[in-house]
Amino acid sequence: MNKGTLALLIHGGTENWSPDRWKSRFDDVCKDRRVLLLPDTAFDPAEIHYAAVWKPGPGELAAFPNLRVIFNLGAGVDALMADSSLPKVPLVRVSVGDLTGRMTEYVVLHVLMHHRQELYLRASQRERRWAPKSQWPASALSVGIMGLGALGSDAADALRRLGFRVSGWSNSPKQIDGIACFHGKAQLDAFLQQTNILVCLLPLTPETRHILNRGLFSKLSRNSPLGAPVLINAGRGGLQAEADILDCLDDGTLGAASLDVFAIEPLPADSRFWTHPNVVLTPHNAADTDPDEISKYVARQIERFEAGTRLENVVDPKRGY
Ligand code: NDP
Ligand code: OXD
Repeated sequence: MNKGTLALLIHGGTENWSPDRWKSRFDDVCKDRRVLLLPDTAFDPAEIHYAAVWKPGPGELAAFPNLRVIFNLGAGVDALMADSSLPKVPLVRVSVGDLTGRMTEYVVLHVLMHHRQELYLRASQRERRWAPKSQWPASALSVGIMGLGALGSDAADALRRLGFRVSGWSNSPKQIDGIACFHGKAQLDAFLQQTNILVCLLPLTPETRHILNRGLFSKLSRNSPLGAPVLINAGRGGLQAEADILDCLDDGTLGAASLDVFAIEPLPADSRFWTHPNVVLTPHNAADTDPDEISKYVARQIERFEAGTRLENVVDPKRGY
């Protein structure tokens, strides 16, 4: 049987998104299928049945008349949702243990960094100052996670096991052992009012754009040994009102922030985020999608699809995630 061709459209720009690296992994796992790394010189757009993509240009996917499934090579699909010409075929996103584990590492690392006063201790080291401050237990802090999906629920469980008081906020009601679950707009304020460290793992949709703003920060709890609340955002830059974050850090509404994602990436060299003393910045690498794991995941899904089995992790276009 002639297996449909898989096209790779990868426009990441960073080391993890090296198109050649992804091509060699897909060649390994799609042995009897043609895999094209676009732009490729000789191919017929009609032969493309599957596309595996990262940040394709608007309209690029509309050029394939026989496309059957689009595989986004990451978890967040906001860039694809913004393409009004996106073909109306199933869109599958990444949701695998490897990615989830990486994000949980990032969240635990940054929650612990603020809880254990690392910004203060590193500044003390630079100044050769031996001046420990008293350290409170994890149970003194309440960590609130916005987004209790694949990533948020795993991070919540890891933090709970470390002894933090953990809560989460999602669209629909949830029940997770040991986690105080809030949902919907009506319960957002109650969730914020008991949160000392706010972790954001929401998808970027029209509903969530700029949700991380001054109004929201001012509702967070200041009732903890940290004093001012802390923001950790590894969802998407579009979730944050960036001027508000800087102003709130300056006036003490927020005590500190760990930010992995930004409205403009790469972050412009003149951004104040680079040098703000209370910002811990990472270059959108909280949880890389691993070419070994994800090429296998996509190849397995294509096999399932061709065997007539249901695709996994299909995006709901109405919700946008
Ligand atoms: P999921 O779709 O599994 O979970 C999304 C969660 O957000 C769900 O709990 C959902 O609620 C909740 N949610 C969505 N919209 C709203 C809303 N309007 N109000 C309240 N809750 C809402 O996604 P993942 O956990 O897999 O990934 C989350 C995001 O993390 C991705 O979309 C991506 O942007 C980001 N990401 C960032 C990476 C990085 O390296 N920085 C790496 C990977 C992902 P419900 O459960 O009720 O549907
Ligand atoms: C993702 C990402 O969405 O890496 O997977 O940001």
